[in-house]
Amino acid sequence: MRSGFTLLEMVMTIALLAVFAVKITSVIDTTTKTTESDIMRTTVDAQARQVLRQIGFAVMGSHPESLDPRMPAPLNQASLKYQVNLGISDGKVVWSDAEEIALEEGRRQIYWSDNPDAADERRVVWTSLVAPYLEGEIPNGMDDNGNGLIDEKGLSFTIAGQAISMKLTLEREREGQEPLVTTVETVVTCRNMVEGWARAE
Ligand SMILES: [Ca+2]
Ligand SMILES: [Ca+2]
Repeated sequence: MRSGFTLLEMVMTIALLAVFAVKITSVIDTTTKTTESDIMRTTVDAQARQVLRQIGFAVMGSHPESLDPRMPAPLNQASLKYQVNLGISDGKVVWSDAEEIALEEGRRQIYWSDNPDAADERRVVWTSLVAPYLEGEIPNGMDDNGNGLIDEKGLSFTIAGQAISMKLTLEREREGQEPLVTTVETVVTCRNMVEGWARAE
């Protein structure tokens, strides 16, 4: 006849419970980390798409001859100046002041600027997560990621006629893990081949 647990049984039960508790905690930890990581990835992905869309909308209304610089592939550029069509006044097209979208490499930022280099320049930062080089690219004089461009930066424009190709890699550091990297690209066509384009003073 037995009543209750022996000391040995009690010790074993407590030990087993402890093991379960540790396992459950580690499962919860992993789940939390995965969720945080997923949220971060979604945020970086969304920001990359948003910034690319903003750049696309900004340059879409420009005149192709206003694009500066214009380097043929495989050369490419991490900045672009342009002027957009603001509308018609007295039968003439009114062109905007020069605007610029550029990568500020030291700060990993893309900024939009109105009147670049002028005393009254205005700047707005669109993202601060730009990778130094496009995904898969390292500075070695070669095209490491096979996209036809050599040593392209985290923001890269290529211009061919009216088409502006743009590529963007965002990179977010993570503690104790590989950084999160997202690359997006698109091509937009300048829609303002109208006569009477004049460079801003
Ligand atoms: Ca490349
Ligand atoms: Ca390279």
